Amino acid sequence: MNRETPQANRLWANLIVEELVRCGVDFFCVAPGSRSTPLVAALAANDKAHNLVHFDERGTAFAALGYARATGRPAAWITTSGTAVANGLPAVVEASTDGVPMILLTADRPPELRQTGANQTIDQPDIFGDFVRWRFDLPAPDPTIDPAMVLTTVDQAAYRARRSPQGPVHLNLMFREPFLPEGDDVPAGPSPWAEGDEPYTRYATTKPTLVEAEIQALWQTLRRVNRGLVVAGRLASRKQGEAVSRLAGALGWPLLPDISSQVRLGADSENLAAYYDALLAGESFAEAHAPEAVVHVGGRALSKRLEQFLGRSGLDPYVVVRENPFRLDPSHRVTHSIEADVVDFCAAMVRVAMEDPPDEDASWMAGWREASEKVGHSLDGISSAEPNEPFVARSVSRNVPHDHGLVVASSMPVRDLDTYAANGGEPVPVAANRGASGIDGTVATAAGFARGLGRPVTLLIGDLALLYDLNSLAMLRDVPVVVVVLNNDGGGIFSFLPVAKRKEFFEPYFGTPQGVGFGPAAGMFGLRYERPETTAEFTEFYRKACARGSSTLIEVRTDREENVALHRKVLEEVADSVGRA
Ligand SMILES: Cc1ncc(C[n+]2csc(CCOP(=O)(O)OP(=O)(O)O)c2C)c(N)n1
Ligand SMILES: [Mg+2]
Repeated sequence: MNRETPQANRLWANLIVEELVRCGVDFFCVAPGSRSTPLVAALAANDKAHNLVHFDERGTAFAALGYARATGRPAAWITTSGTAVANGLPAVVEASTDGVPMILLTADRPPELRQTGANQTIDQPDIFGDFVRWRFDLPAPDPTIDPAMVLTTVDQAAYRARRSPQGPVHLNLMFREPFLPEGDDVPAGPSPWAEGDEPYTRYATTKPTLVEAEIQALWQTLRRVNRGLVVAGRLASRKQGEAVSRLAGALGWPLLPDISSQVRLGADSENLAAYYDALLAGESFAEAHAPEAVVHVGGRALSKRLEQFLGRSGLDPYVVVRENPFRLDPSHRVTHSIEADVVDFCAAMVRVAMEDPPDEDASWMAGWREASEKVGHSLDGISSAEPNEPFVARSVSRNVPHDHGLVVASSMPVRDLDTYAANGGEPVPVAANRGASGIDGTVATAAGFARGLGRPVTLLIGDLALLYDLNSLAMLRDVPVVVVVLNNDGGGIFSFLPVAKRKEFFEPYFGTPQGVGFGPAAGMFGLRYERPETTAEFTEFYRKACARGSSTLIEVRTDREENVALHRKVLEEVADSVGRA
């Protein structure tokens, strides 16, 4: 044994944790394991660092994702070696696809143990492939290497996670045994870094800006459009959503806000056409309201009807604006692709609009807004004695308290909220894992989102998605989350697909009923459990759960076939009422 190994481990781990904190990464999601001991010891000794500890690495990785969705800042994820690392892949894929920053710190065995059959040793350095923005395999801590190397590596990692395109960054960290020195002396880093509190290398903040000539040229194109639409896709903050809303105002175009745009709930824009998804279910509305042009700001919008509507319209221009260089154009219709800071872009367009106001078609705006308002009234009729899925989504959107956040699971919960959410509720932050649209890791995402916001969170989730991440209920003992599970005994979304007619194999392969209730799971994790039988009870239990300050699981039982029939009926009624107008 080299007697300098434990000292070097301690120093390097310390430098890594402290430098991350100095770079603004002060939240660490940790699962237990031996190889990561130096990192955990450094974390425990750093009183500026905060943490979330949970036994399951898939959960801690999704918690890190949820935290970054709430704060806009990456969290660090600490794991031991082996399959623990592999369990991070789903969250890394989501973070990569949706541009969410994250720092992955994976402990590994030193070179002399790699590819030797040593225990819990796998090929880790490139395990996340192209899903990470940057990766680096640090050497095992060694007193002959200048510790400044560790600091500049961490600074680079933090920068690469946060600069455009944002996303996950991976530092693979080898440690030799023994992991820790006997005493708990914390070695100081290089001077003068050790005496200060700034990062060793300070990276200047940069953001892509659009040159003035491009703004002017775009404005000349847009100002002539009579029938344009502004789509607010997935946006990271209310501030961004409001900027897009002002852009719609300056153009005099209807604003179509996705559920993740941060301006769908509690929206108060005059241009608002909140119920565009339900509106587009009506053929006659869609035909009569074909736009000439669209400006889409932010990530992909959820509504398939919107995607099809814009995809077939032959729009010119079709402008996409987002904070990364990637193509966002599944229909291959985009004419102008703009990588820019969303708030800056919208402000620049509003400025030129004021200098040179556009031709406005007031009837175009009014047509969308009034039809949308009509849908809102029509949707108030979806209440019945027993709670149904659209009603629960609408009730949550109306009753979620102003000091909460909202996480919505993939599959029908996010679609229901997108289609049916009332716009009169509170403008709470909304998160949904729609980068890769997985149903995995949703409970953990909610736990991380709540920690990041420092607020309670409501999680609207289906039964299979909840079963998928049941482990993560353990995190809700410390973080207040109101879990509303729509238990339709299987994958309700599949009943909307053509394959639902294939009775000979649909139920066992797609419906996949599990026949479970969630009372025992709530009990196992010490969560309060409610099972409302009526709509009035649901609203009452939900409000009380929100006020409680500790986690509650509310289970609503529904029926998949009735649910499809209800959706179709509601959307037909909407189409009728809008058509009559
Ligand atoms: C990790 C992952 N596996 C599989 C899928 C495919 N998938 C999409 S929706 C769904 C069913 C979800 O069921 P549930 O959570 O109960 O919601 P419901 O459809 O009933 O609204 C599945 C399996 C997915 N999106 N992600
Ligand atoms: Mg279900």
